[in-house]
This record gives sequence, structure tokens and C-alpha cells, in this order.
Amino acid sequence: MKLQLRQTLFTAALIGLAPTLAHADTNLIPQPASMQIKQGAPFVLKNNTAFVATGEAAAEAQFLASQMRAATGFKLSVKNSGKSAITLQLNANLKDKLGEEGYTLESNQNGVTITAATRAGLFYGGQSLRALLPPQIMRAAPVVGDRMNWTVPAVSIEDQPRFGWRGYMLDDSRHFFGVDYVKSLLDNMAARKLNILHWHLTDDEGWRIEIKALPKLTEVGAWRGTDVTLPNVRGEKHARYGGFYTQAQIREIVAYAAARHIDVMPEIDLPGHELALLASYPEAGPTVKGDGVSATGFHDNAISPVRPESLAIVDKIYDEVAALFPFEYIHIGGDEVNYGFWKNDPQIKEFMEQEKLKNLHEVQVAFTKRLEGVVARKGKKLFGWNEILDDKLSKGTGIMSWTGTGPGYNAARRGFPVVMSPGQYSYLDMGYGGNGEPESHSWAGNVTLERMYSFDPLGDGGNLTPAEKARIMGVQAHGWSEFIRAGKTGLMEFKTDQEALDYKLWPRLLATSEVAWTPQDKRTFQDFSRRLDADEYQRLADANVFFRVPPPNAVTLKAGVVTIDGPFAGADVRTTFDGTTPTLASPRYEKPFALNGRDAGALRARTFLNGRGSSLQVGARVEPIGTWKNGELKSAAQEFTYDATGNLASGGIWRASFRRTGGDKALRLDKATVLVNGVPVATATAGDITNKGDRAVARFDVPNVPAGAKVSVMATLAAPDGENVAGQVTLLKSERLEPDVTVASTYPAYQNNTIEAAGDWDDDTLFWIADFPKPGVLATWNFASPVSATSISLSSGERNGTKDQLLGGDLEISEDGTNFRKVAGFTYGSAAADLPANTKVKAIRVVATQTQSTWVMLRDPVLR
Ligand code: TNX
Repeated sequence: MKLQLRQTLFTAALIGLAPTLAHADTNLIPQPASMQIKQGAPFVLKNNTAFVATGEAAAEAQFLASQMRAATGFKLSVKNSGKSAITLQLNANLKDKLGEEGYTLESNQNGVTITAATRAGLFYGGQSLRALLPPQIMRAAPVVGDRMNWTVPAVSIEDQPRFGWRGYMLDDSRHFFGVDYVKSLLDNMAARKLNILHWHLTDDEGWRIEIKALPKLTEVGAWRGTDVTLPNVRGEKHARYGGFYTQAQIREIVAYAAARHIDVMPEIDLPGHELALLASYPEAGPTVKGDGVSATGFHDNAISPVRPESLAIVDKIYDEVAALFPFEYIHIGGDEVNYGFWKNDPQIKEFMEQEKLKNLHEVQVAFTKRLEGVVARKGKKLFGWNEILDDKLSKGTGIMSWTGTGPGYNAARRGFPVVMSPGQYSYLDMGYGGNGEPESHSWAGNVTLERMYSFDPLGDGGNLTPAEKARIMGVQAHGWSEFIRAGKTGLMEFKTDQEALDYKLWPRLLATSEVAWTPQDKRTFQDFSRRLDADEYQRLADANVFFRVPPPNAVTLKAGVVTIDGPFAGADVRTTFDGTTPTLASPRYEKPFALNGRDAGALRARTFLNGRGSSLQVGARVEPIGTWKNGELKSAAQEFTYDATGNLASGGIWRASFRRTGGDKALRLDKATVLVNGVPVATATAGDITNKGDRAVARFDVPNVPAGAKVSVMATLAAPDGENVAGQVTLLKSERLEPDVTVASTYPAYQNNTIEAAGDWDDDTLFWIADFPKPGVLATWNFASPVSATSISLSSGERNGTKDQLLGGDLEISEDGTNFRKVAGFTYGSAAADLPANTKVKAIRVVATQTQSTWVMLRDPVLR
């Protein structure tokens, strides 16, 4: 709820566009555990407002005052006593009630009082106070020229976090972000009550932390490009790219974080992901090279887990790291080690014999155990990715669950502390979903804002006992940065790497903050979306965050009328009807309008905010053209006719979907026909219909539809097992090419997931290879005639996870059906490429480039 003040003031926004309204804000993110909005006038912050605090509370008051001086330009002195002020008080007796990080906040026109048992509690109360002030409070410099009314609404808050671990991981290796960015990130994390920065400082693409005993790590390992040892990655053209943090800078950042109650956990990823280390100190590698590639596409990127030179290097690194970071945990990574790199090494074989180890996983466990000892001697503990999980490890070692929630529940059951960060719900390097979004990973599917928000780290609980659940310390989001870079990508353009990263983080990190902080029964996505309004985006802009401009939520078409649901009230949405991307000059959407014979498929809608455009909504989702009630379908098939005028208004591939919405019996579609002015123009029979019991889909190839034509869909439907089935009929135009195709593979299929399923243009079915692929062709798609395409992509593996992906492979196309060329390699299970204009595609094939010991799922190629 927004409290509009009696005298609202217009103020010019930072961005210099629309004037903003100064008002008190009661939309907090994260939502407090409990908040009452009281009757009564707000408190108004003035130049002479005093902060009152004593003892340790005074230090927090000083910090909060300095944060609030920045935007207000006010004096805001801190005193021992006084009235009509902002009072911070510590009361250790409140620990039972408020916990380690909780607080209460009372505000009325006479002042604000924040009470807590700890300094952290006072800090979070202070951040809530800032969140109650107008968005401009986030600015780093005084709001000049604006006559701001710095009001705090009258509220009563009692709040504490759901989880003690509220993390974000910065991947500073794949791209280097620098001290200023890390500080601003810490500011923004703290404002949202996140308290752990997991700092991924090393990986194949760059070493980012000065280690004084090993100077080559940063002289050599921190740089990649054509003029240095480490090569460019992913098509980059740098002569020399990179950077690193000196130890002085690390200390500065750790102190900056501590002032904001954030702990910094460094990650030195071992033994895999270490090309940068190996480029600097090759003697850390196995004595004999191995085979294969890592999941990220690199050869021989694991250090030797046994070689004395390697272990000496590791110990020197951990010595200095332990001294630099006061936090109790050091993260050792441990993910994605391809044991192929170790299998030829005689030293490792000898070690296995000596220690009676059965396999190379046990070697990794032994390596991890040794490091547990190294850090224990420094009074610290390890954290690692879920691959390190093994009962031989100390129960003090933390497990970060990333490949799903299962490994986290498993670890909690076995006695380990756990942080939940499954790719499917917390990977910020996945796409937001939508058209024109920046390049991203896709192995965990799209991580939409809603998906991220929907995560409950204790959700299905994996049947954990309360004691096991208590081991789940919290939740973390991850900003892997392989695809983060300045430049054009999708419809976006980023001036800097930092902007590109921010785009992926915000607003999704707001969802993480609420998942981590707010009690589960006090949050819904609907309410979160309501609070994520124009003001909240203004708050992000004022905090100097390059957030993602949200596209319209939905565009719907019903009986020829288009309705656009904007991302928030008052959003500036622009549309086109010729398939081009809307600009600020395109017509602005004001209210529902008639399609008037235009093609709904060519409609494009886009939000603009602060001069920036969002990604696109393409076409309109057609509202049901018909419904049927329980009892209307009979065991004998009958014919029904649905009016589709204004909805099916253009030629192309269309699908009519008949879906059960009530009852529990099956429905069956035998035949469906599209009629234009009463004349059948396309008919779907057996081969074009899929019947799944609770739904049936008919596919039509519809020729051009004349403007103003009357269109209907006639369907023959039955309820073979009983009449208790209600449902609805919707129409959807295909956004991709669906040519006639012959598919072939010499590999066996698992059950009915045959090769044909990868060429039926139905994304619910796939080809599941029931064998371990060997280098060579896995499958071929041959089109009846060549198609013109501008892009191609093909995914392998289950839709929302890593299971049965193709690990090493190429996607090839042929213009003549005989000669193939590679257009993309598979990483994390997917291959995608833009094709030059006028590319004709006659055939496609997927070629494995490596032997792998899992089966593979292949999906239908997507050609546009
Ligand atoms: C897996 S998460 C990785 C990272 C990649 C990321 C891409 C983890 C422990 N390893 O190296 O950057 O996926 O999504």
C-alpha cells in the first residue's frame, strides 16, 4: 500500500525523465515477518534530525546516518540522548524473541525507534527504515534541485529472517568486475538483507586473487587473450583481458562487507576448473595428460590431487586465503572434475594402490579430506559443491546443492550442513525467458522471476526430520559469468560487463532476498509482484543498478480484442504489428483494442523504462475459443464447432489444443478441421493429432486467411471412459519452422522415445538414446525440401536439469543434404547458432565428439 501524502511534491528524477512523486513507501522487499501500517502522520526527516544511540548501538547509528546523509545531504548528527529523533537501542534480553538478526521498528510523527538484541539486528532495522523512505534515499549523492519530502510512514514492524544464510555468489573469474563493482554489489545486497558473499575467485578463465608466495598466479593466470598465455574463450578477441585483487584490496572489501554485516566466503575451486592455475604453475598438473573435456569444454583443467608440487602449491594458497578472510568457511569448489584427466597418471595409480582406493572419486575424497585437515589447523571449515559429498568427510564440511535439491536433502540426512542453490531455482546465468533476452546458459531451463520466487528451500523437505531440516542453513543465488559481457546481445546493449551482470541479477536477486528472509507463509508471488512496482524499479535505478526492464506480463486475444497486462501499474508499453521491434516512437498501449484484421502473430509488445526497452512479447496468447462442461462429451464421438474469427487470422502452422480443466475422465479427439467462410481449408486426422487423455492437440497447416473471413474449428470429440470431463479449446500459432522431415539414427531408443519423437515438432516428446554414445553421428534430420532459417538450436537432456545431456558434441547443418558443416558445439547440453541471411537448410545432424557413460536425450531442433 502506498501512502499518498497531503502535500505531494513533484521532483525531477535522477534520470531526468518523468518527474517522480515523493511519498512514503510501505512496499518493502524483502517483506518483513510482521508489519502494521498505523493511522497517523508520518515522520519527516530534516537536516537537524538527530540519531540517538549509545555504546555499540552508536556505531550502527553512525553507519546508518552516513548512508542517509548521502542522498539527503542532511547533517544527521549522532547523539547520546534527545527527542524527535531516530533512536537505535540494543537490548540483549530480546535475543529469545528476535534472534541473532531480528529487530523491531516503531515510527510515528515524533520519531523512529529501532530495537534489537544484536548489532546485526539494528543494521537490518536501519535498512528497513531506508526502505520506508522514498526511493531516492538510495542515491549516492544529494538529490539536487529536488524539494524532497523525506517521509517515513507510521508503522510497527517486528522482523527476523527465516534463514541465517542468505547468499549470492559472484563469479569474478569468467569476467573480472573490480573493487568498485564489488562494493556497490555489497551495498545492494545489504539493502536487501543478504548476508553472505560467496566470491568465486578462480576458474579456468582467470585467477583473481594475489597470492604473495605464488606471484605467477596473477602475473600469468589473471590474463587471457592473444598476447598472453591463457587463450581467449567463447570467440572473444582480446589481446589481454583480466585483472585481479591485491591482498590490500581484498582486505578493503572484506572490511566493507563486514560494516554491512556481510561475511565473505572465498572459493578456490579445486581440483577442477583450474586452467589458470595450471597455466601459471604447470607442475601442479598430473605428470601424464588424460583424455576428454570438462563440462565447460576444457582439456586437462584439473590439478593433480597427489603430486607433491601440486599439494605444496595448494597449501601455500590456502595459507594466504585463510589469513585474508575471517569467515569460518573456505569454499573449495570440487565440482565437475572429469576423472579422465587423472586416469593415465602413474602417481595417482600408485596412490590408489597404497591407500586401497577403488576409484577416482575416492581419490577426490582423499584430496578433499586432506584439505579439511589443512584448514582445520587454521580454525576453519570447508564448503564445497555437492559433488564432494561423501560420508568419509568431516560432518563440519558444508554442502552446496546445485544440481538439484536432492543432493542437499541427501547431505542433510547424512549429517552435513547444507545451502540450497539448485540451478533450476537460483542460477542467475539462466535466461529470464522471453524473446530478445541476452545470451545465457540454458541447462536448468529459464529461471523466470516467478520460478525463482517459487523456491522453498525446505519445500518438499525430502522427507527430512526436523533435526535434518535444521541443517539446511539457507539459500543462495549464483551469478555465473561466462556469458556476461559488454556489447550487444539479443535486444540488449550493455556498455560494460558490470551492466550485463546487473541485468541478470536484478530484479531476480530481490526474489532470492525474500525467499531467504521472509517466512514462507507470509509471501506469495502475487503480492511480491504488486510490491515490485514502478517505485521499486525507481529504487533500483537510484541505487545505480542496471536492472532488467520487465516485459509485459501477457498479451491476450479474445474475440478479436487485444489486452496487454503490463509488468506494473502505469508501465509504458509500446506495440507494433509488422513484426518489427517497438521503439519509444511506437504507439503506446493505453487500453484494450480491436485487432481489426491485423495478424496477432506479428504483434510485438515491449516495455520502456528510463529510456531502455525490455525484451519482447511476441504475438498474442489466444483466449479459449470454446469450452465444454461435464457431461457434454459422450462415449460416442460427436461434432462440435467453435468460432475462431479474429483469432485464427493468418496462415501458418496452428495448433488447437483441447485441455481438461475439470473432472477426471479422459477426452479423445478423432478429427479437427479449420473452415474459412464455411469451406474446409485444413484437416487434422490421426497423424496430426496427439491424444494424451487429459488433453489432445491437433496440428494444422493453414493457408492464407483473407481479411475479414469467418473462421471456425470443427472437432470430433468423445469421452470414452465416462462423462466427467470439462475442458477448453485454445489456438496457438507456431513460432518456429516445422518442415516435413525424415529422422534417422542407428542408436537404440528407450521405450517409445524413438527418433521420430525428435522430429514430430512436439516439445513434449523426445528421442532417448538407450546407449552410451561414441564419437560419430547420433541422429540426422532430413527435410523434404530446404528451409530458409536465420537461427538454429538443439537441446539435449531433461528439460529442467542436467540428466542425460550430450557432453561433447557438434550441431551440423547441410545445405545440400550431403556436405555438413559445424555451426555450434554443445555446452551444458545445448547448441545454438545464428545463421547468415539466406541460409538454406536441407539437413541437420548431431555428432558426438567424445565417448560418454550416460544415455542422451535429444529434442526437436528449433529453426526460425
Ligand atoms: C556449473 S555450479 C558450474 C559452473 C558453471 C555453471 C553454469 C557449478 C558448481 N559449476 O562452473 O559456470 O554451471 O551454469
